[in-house]
Amino acid sequence: MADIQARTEDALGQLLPPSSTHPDLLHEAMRYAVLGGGKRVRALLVHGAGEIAGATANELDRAAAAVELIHAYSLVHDDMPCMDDDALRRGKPTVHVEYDEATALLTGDALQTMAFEVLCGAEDACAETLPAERRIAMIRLLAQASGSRGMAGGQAIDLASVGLAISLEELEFMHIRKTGALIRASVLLGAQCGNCSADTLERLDRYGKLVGLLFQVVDDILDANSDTATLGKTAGKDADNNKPTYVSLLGLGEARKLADSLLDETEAALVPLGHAATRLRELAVFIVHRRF
Ligand code: GRG
Repeated sequence: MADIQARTEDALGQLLPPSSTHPDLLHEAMRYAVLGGGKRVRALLVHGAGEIAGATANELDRAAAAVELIHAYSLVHDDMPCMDDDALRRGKPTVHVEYDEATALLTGDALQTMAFEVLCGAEDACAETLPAERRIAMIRLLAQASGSRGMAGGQAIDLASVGLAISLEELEFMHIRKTGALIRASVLLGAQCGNCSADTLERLDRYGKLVGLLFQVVDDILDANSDTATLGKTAGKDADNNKPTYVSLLGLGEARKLADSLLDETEAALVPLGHAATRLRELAVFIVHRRF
């Protein structure tokens, strides 16, 4: 995992424009938002699925960088005063606090578009290994996961549900989009970097959906526990905001049971893939046992 996290950091560092290039402030803020923090869970999922599909590490680096760029953009915008209004992210001041709101808005915009540029492949065509049709499929996948039927739509539903009594089904509908769609897309993008049978793809898709939901249930449990306060999140903030969570709807004990049963389901989805899926199995366990 440490090796892939380091590869991802390296790839992102090389792909992001240098802070010394014009417009310096925007480029500096983009690097500030993306580099030197984050667990790189989505990048790890890209590589985990990509290994099963026999993809090359170089292709996986680009796909992993693309999802991490979308993820970083979503965090920058989510932290802004018009959304969650957070002052800390990954243990340091959020982008609008460190710079200003206009810079944070543009940073998110630029990171989002850069993700799709990265998926188009290197400008030096000799370095390409994936055919153009495959790249288009990957761009479509990431766009759908990020857009109004994916992450942005989930965020809209989340904002609209503040203070409302929503059902467990409605909460799940929202999280499948807000957090789950990009996590699922990470798994599918990894698979698209190589080749796998329709059956394997179906297994990976099921795993991706389950692990996306699992990630959010665990996030709600972590938010409910005050030990996240020192790590860049404000403990209990969602409760203060009166936002529905798995913990507020189910209670802590039942939310933990739900996480356990989702973990079992991810393992069941991977059984037919045998030893090749070891990394994905370990990642699901990592997601459950993470501390922030
Ligand atoms: C602004 C379009 C738009 C969307 C925002 C995903 C999202 C939607 C907002 C993030 C808010 C949030 C804290 C959601 C909970 C789940 C989540 C995405 C946590 C942060 O992801 P990690 O733990 O972060 O993978 P690191 O820092 O490790 O990359």
